[in-house]
Amino acid sequence: MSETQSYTVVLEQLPLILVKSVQEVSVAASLHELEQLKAKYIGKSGEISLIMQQLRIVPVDQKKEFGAAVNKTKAQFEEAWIDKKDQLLEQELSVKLAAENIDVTLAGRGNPSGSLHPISLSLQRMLNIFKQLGFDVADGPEIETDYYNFLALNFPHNHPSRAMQDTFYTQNRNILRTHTSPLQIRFAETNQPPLKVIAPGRVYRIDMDATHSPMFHQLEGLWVDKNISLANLKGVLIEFLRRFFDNSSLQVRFRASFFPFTEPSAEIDIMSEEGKWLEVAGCGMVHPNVLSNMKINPEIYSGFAFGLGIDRFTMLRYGINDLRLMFENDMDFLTQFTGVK
Ligand code: 2U9
Repeated sequence: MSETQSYTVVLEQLPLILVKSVQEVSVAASLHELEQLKAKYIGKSGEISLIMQQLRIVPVDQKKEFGAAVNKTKAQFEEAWIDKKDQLLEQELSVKLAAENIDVTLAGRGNPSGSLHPISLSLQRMLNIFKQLGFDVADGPEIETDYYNFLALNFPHNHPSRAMQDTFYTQNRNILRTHTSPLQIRFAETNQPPLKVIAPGRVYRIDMDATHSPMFHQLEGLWVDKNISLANLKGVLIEFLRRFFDNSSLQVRFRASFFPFTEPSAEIDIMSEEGKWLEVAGCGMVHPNVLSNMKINPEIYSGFAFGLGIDRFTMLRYGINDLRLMFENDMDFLTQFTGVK
């Protein structure tokens, strides 16, 4: 085949290559496939590029026409290629947008919030009521000395609650406080009468059954001033009980009792909805020995004190029938108190 014949044959291939390449471009399914077609046709050894290399053997007077024909084919391929690339990019974008599309009409995922433990709920109620009645709030250590837990409170040395089987002792004879009274002894060291303070907190006693836990929560109160009487005691405590149980006609009775730290002493009962008297707290006029221990002159000042179990109040207020429920951290139990007051 003469050189003239060979480049003429080559030129005749151009329309076929164009049809084939444009067809392949039109069905390319991805940008990656499209890039491969670019290499296949106009890359360094692509089919159209190889034809252009034949230019060397084309006679001088026909180089221009040959070159123009190949360039036209290359340009047509590139045009089809760029159109296809735009189309694929657009497709890719719309797939991406569809995937990222946010349906603003969908319902929210919700915003779950925790809830306070029922003991915290009733402590908050108690604090609110006593703050409204003008009481301060005392805080202090859970590990105490014998002085603050027993001696200052007029417990005799041989009192049974001092025994090892009733009270938790540390190895160096300190005490896990058995009531929150030590807080009030400490409060009196840094405050002068009138003292009007409540003392909430954890307390510990060696006792464990369906109605007793070795750790439980107490709230005690103390009001010391000139002329404080049993009338003040009854007024404050009846008001507190009626507000706490949301019952302005709650029946309350005071029953004579005995504690080392108060004289006279009483236990406080409330009337249940079933018409039964329930014991809920203890109280009394602060014993003169305890006032003296607080460096308060019992000839000038008098005071009343009371104590109650927060856990028991919580059970009564929220209808909880087993003390142990409050210390098991069961989610089905706890989540029932979401939004409760
Ligand atoms: C000082 C002086 C006196 C606190 C008081 C009670 C009566 C009482 C019990 C109730 C149920 C303990 O949780 S319980 O088992 N408490 O009956 N507590 S008077 O008397 C005080 C406190 C501090 C300086």
